[in-house]
Amino acid sequence: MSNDSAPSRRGFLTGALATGGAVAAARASAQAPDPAITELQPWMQYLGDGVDARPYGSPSRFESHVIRRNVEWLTADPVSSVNFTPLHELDGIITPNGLCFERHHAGIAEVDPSAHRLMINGLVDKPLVFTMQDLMRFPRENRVYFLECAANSGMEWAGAQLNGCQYTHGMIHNVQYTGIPLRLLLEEAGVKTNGKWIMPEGADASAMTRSIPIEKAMDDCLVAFKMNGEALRPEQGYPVRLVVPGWEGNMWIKWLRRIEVGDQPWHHREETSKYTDLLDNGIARRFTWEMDAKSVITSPSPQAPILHSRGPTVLTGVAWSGRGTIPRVDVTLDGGKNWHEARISGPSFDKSMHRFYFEFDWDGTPLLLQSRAHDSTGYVQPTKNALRDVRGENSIYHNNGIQTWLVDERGEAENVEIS
Ligand SMILES: Nc1nc2c(c(=O)[nH]1)N[C@H]1C(S)=C(S)[C@@H](COP(=O)(O)O)O[C@H]1N2
Ligand SMILES: [Mo]
Repeated sequence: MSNDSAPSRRGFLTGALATGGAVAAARASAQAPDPAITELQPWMQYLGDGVDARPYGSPSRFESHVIRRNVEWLTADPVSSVNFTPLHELDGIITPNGLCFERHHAGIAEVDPSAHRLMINGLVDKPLVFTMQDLMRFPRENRVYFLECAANSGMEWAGAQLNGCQYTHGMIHNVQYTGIPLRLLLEEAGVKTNGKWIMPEGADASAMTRSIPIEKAMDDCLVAFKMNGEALRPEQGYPVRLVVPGWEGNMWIKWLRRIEVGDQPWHHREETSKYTDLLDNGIARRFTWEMDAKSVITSPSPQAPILHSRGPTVLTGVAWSGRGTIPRVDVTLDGGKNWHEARISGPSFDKSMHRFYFEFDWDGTPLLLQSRAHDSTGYVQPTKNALRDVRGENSIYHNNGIQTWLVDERGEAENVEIS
């Protein structure tokens, strides 16, 4: 079935173009009869499944290639590893729950919500323990945020390496969370005047912890239990995770079991040996929490080549900033000689992914595609060389440099670097 469907879909598209008046396409469709039109397809000859055949729906079997994927040589073991969101297959701004990339340090904790507790302790007037039922009695909010691992694009510091935006940029997802403002829970416990930091802790076997300043905790953090309307997936921290808008993914503690309030940061593993950026002079940047503005063209890209020949072509991609919205994205087809303003379509939320498009007439010659995000603070996404000038070559984290795809005459794309 899937073998037949590729050529016949192409046939259908040529047919559609013919009505639009494309001369070459019209000639093609006049030649051979198209079986997608002349043959009765099996799905028209038999009744389909009834309701309830699929009580929890999943995508069409023709979409089975749209999955998270990992890079096996990156990590020694899948329980402490990462896989990547298939950005090249998605559109709009929301990442479907089953495709959100996963980053676990000790595998997926399968938490029974009835046996799960959230404790607030440390420098508070009254230490508290909440059941999931208790949490449901606090006012909730719905907000859309991206989560990007600080190591996203980390493999690309020294030069172009991985062939596809799924691998170069796929440690990101963008989800509508339903959650309780963390401020409300902290106020319930009563933070003492010397309480300046919080340390959220996960209930997985890694018991992941990070230090977060109290100002951020009181500002826009959420204790979230729903993603895109349904319960968090186990991979994403079911039954409850911390949402730390705009800040590096590592701080978004999953399977959240405890929040300690203290008067100084804890200097744990994830903020010393990891998630710090070693500069050329041997000094490391620390507490680099905010994710800088970034963008990537998702199609055309190495996993999403141009399948048609010259003519009308849709370029699309995503852009985001940990400091606000994205009012503007520029794209270039010729490696930066000429820049064009892309069209942003879809909601523009604070600290959320934005979707951009640029429609152009491809003349069939090679392209050097790049996108450049501007955020609402006026910051402009830098070139990779500009980043390396200030951060050196030791870094892994916070690579928000401009990505380049080289598209050849056949429409195939590859990861290259020109600046
Ligand atoms: N408890 C716990 N929380 C965690 C992690 C973890 O391993 N355990 N990984 C962190 C890292 S490094 C990232 S990038 C994000 C990934 O979130 P995701 O799996 O929803 O993509 O979760 C963070 N929270
Ligand atoms: Mo991460």
